[in-house]
Amino acid sequence: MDPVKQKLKEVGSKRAEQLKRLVAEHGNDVIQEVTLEQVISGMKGIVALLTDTSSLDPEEGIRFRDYSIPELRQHLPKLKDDGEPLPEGLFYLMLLGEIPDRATVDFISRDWARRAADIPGHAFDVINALPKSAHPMIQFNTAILAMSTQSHFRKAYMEGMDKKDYWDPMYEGVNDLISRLPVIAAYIYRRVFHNEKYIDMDPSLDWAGNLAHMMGYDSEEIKRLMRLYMVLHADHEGGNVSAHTTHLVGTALSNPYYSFAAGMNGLAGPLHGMANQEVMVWLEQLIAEIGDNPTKEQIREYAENTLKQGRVIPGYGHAVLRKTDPRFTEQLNFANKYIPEAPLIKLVRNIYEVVPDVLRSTGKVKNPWPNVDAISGSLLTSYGITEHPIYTVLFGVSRSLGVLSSLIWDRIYGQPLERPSSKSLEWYMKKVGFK
Ligand code: CMX
Repeated sequence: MDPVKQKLKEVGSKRAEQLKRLVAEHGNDVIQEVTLEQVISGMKGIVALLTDTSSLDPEEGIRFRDYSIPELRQHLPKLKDDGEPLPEGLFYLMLLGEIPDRATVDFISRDWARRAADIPGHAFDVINALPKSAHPMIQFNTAILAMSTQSHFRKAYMEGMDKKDYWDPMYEGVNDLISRLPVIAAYIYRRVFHNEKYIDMDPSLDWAGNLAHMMGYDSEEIKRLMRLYMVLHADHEGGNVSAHTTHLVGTALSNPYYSFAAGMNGLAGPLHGMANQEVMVWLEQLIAEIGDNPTKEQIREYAENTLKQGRVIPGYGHAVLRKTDPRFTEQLNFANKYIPEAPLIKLVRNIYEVVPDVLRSTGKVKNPWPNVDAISGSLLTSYGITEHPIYTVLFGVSRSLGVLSSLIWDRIYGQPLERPSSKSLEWYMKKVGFK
């Protein structure tokens, strides 16, 4: 058996047993009180999900299992000492809770390269049936759904598999799906932006390196950037829109393709993953109106105008974070190290000095600091990947690592159908004695 799957079987059965005992012994314990405002403001802060892959602290930012981003960059296996960690290693960490050795990461790379070779032809046919003008996220999600004809999970379910074994076909489907996403993403990119000049996968490359290669970028610099990008966007605990949606749809025992496509439809919203494209539109308009070297005062005025028009400043703010997103900081450090003079990076640095004040002065924005999307597009553009509509697809390829390793755990834990209660306005008014 695949050594990763073997290990997961051992770890999984122990933790599933622990969860069962926890609920049996403490199922009636109260863990939190909930206010009316929390419910009405998007359930912020309500603890309602079980997710092991990562956790988000408002002040510190994300930890994958127990590791902060700087710790990940130090401990996860890399191809070269001065390179970025391989996302395959992060997948293993999120799945199993420990740092893998290099041989295990190589096993995953080879396994994914093998699985990626078997994409059904109709996944490409449905992409080709769409106009090239269809947003890349439409093409991406359509192809993900189309690949579900190969779902191991659906087949096993139809054959009447015992529910304690659901995790097994889920594991197979998740690995198939993750392995194939770079091929699909690169196909869409070459179709829309490079005149259908497709580039074959190189099975000797790692997962992220292959994505860069198939997109047409073979320099070590861009492969390194792609590895960083794939690590940083992989997970953000369970409550964000893409993770929660993938989980929710999975609780109906929908296969991993259905579940992930649902999550990706959420990622395509401008307040979530599509913010990385929105930031570029916002920057381009700024440059068109003011020029490419605006003063801080001009940036302030431009940002204030955005607010006056009743719009958000993309790339700033967060539902949970209350400090600068460490994923922003990590990308800025990367840019400062390798491309400190890039004009867009200079602009990002200047905006960072001005926009938090502008947002603070509204008196209502809870977090005026930049999030991951405030810089990711500028970094990609500075390296020559200038086609903004592909950015959310790249985010989605990365996000698969976290939300799909969680989906395997959902089946290991036997998580039931998610079904919260909803109430009318009258019910809430009566509940709190509102007159
Ligand atoms: N620009 C302008 N107004 C903002 C703002 C921003 N960047 N961030 C928050 N606000 C506003 C909200 O729209 C809200 O206004 P109303 O009371 O008039 O409705 C008010 O401030 C309070 O919002 P909040 O509690 O601080 O933020 P939320 O948790 O509701 O929303 C988020 C979080 C990310 C949607 C919001 O900050 C936002 O719209 N940011 C811009 C879009 C963005 O960058 N999204 C990417 C997030 C990261 C990711 O998922 O990829």
